[in-house]
Amino acid sequence: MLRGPAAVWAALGPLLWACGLALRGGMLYPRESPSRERKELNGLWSFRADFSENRRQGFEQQWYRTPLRESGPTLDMPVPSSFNDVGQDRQLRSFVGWVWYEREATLPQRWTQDLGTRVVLRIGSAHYYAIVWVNGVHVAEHEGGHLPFEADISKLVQSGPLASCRITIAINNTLTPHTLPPGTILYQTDTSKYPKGYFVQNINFDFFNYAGLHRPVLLYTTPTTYIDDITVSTSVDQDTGLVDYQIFVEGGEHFQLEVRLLDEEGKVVAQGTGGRGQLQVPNAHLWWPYLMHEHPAYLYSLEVRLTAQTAAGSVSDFYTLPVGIRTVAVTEHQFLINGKPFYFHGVNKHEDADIRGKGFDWPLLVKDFNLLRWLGANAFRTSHYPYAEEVMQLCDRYGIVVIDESPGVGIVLVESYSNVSLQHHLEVMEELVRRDKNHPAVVMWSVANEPTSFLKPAGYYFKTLIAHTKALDPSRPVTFVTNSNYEADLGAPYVDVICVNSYYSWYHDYGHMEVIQLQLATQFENWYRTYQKPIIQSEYGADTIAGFHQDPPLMFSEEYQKGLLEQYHLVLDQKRKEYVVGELIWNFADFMTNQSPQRVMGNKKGIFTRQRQPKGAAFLLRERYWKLANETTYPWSAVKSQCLENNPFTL
Ligand code: BDP
Repeated sequence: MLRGPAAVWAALGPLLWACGLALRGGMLYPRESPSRERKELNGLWSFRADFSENRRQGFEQQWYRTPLRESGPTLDMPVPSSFNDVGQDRQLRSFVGWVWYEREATLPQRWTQDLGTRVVLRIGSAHYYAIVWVNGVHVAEHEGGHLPFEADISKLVQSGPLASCRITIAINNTLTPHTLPPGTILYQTDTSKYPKGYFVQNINFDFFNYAGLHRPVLLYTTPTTYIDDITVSTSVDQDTGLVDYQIFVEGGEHFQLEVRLLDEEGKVVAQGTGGRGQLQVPNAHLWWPYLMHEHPAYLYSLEVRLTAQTAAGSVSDFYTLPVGIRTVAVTEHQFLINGKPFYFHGVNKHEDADIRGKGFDWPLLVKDFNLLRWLGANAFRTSHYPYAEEVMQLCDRYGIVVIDESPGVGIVLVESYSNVSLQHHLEVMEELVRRDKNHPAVVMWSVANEPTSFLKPAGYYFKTLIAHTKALDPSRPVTFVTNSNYEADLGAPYVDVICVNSYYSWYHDYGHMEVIQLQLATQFENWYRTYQKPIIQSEYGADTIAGFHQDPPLMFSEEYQKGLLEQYHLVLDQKRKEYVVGELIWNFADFMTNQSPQRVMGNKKGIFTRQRQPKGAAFLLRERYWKLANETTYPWSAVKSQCLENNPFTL
């Protein structure tokens, strides 16, 4: 039985949303504006892993009190980056426990002297548990590695004649049955085999548990009375776009709000006043997915201006939010965007690359989006955790549709269905919805990947989790991704769309591609018969070592990967006429995993290598995706050819 706040949330969510209370405490992306400045703290930080036996020496000796170099030797560590792969130290690569990051930031004088300025420290992602001090004072703690958190540090930096501040962040990558993703620590006590105190981290997911400061760290300012959050949801009435907005203000009671909606030419198309309201846009340009329209991804700008009366006089705060007007709906056999059937033809990704691990990197990001567009992909799933905010922004701009997944991967143990775990999972969904609710590209939430959803406690767990997510955001469907083997799925009755992963002729019937069509057709028919919901083939694929060739095809060769995909496509082409609404290849690119005899330096199911070079399957999928795009472009007439002509990556 769910108790405490979680139960209250589950019951009151819809009501709270309607009253605008569900997601108090904003997480607006820090954008510059006439009232807001930002200062990036990316670059080299001082770093030390705490190799002491209990991993707690840093706390015992209070390493946050004085500059880190004074308590022992430090390394230079780039931010953003995982710490694992930048060095030559095998022990640091697989380190489990607390690591310490530190850097000094020089602050503009105005930030420290103008008491009307609020200074905020924002950490894009720190995997997994983070504690933050500024000048030795504890300012924040956060659990979970893929979502941002922040601390108001104004008082600290404005309390004396300081020109700089010292930021210390301790991060622990240990996973337990109650973290997301879960893990366990295995202590080896047989001293004839292992040294004293020996332990390893065990996980039940298939990617390397990279750790560190993975995303940008920055300082930004707002006035002391400020726009804390904006929630936008859109609908369409004939040709008129409707933009419902709600604005949350913190730090003051006396203020006015003005909003203006601008089109891409900068023309004001609607305006309003007050903290909530509806803007009406006649002849609205809708936000369409890539390849579905001749002008996909149309974005308006919602300019919000706050004017507040404070003791020091009148102050203003400005924030501009990109807004895409679009609708999403699900029927028994279709996924509709703007009322038209949408077929997901895309990929599953990972945040993963050589050296930087899960560290955010602009060149990599732009390369990935260029590859997605080259491929003719219109969608991806953020397997298996929320991706960087900058990724979501590019999806909005390019029209790449997103299934936005929580870090609920590897939930296999019964302990991981306890109330402690459920409570944390509910909080993570809240943080995720709060961060990504305004992205038109996000069309569905995925609360988990391949949990052992046939275990008894899974029924209650997913019922609660999915109801809570729907309460937080009634405007989007919710799913979780299951495995074709889990037919007695206790969570599936609660999802809007069935997402199912299968690996026919890979994890069983090795080499026998001839069984794929029958097994896949049976999978679809069984799941549809049981649930009557649209189905997405959310994973399928084969490990392939780039450059391995074998004909007739053998496992791990490029020919086998292509042959396996082709067998899937034959069935998908039949079933997409009925109720299958998408196909997402596993995986976009090769990625790093834990070491094991099943993995040859990582998972090799990418259609691109880890260095983003195509395997043969990439060309096969490209041909297919452009063909699919050609069939589903809306409106059907002249647009298709324009779509192809406008493609910067000419076929
Ligand atoms: C799927 C998992 C995915 C794995 C994949 C594989 O969802 O995380 O990487 O199997 O084994 O079941 O390649």
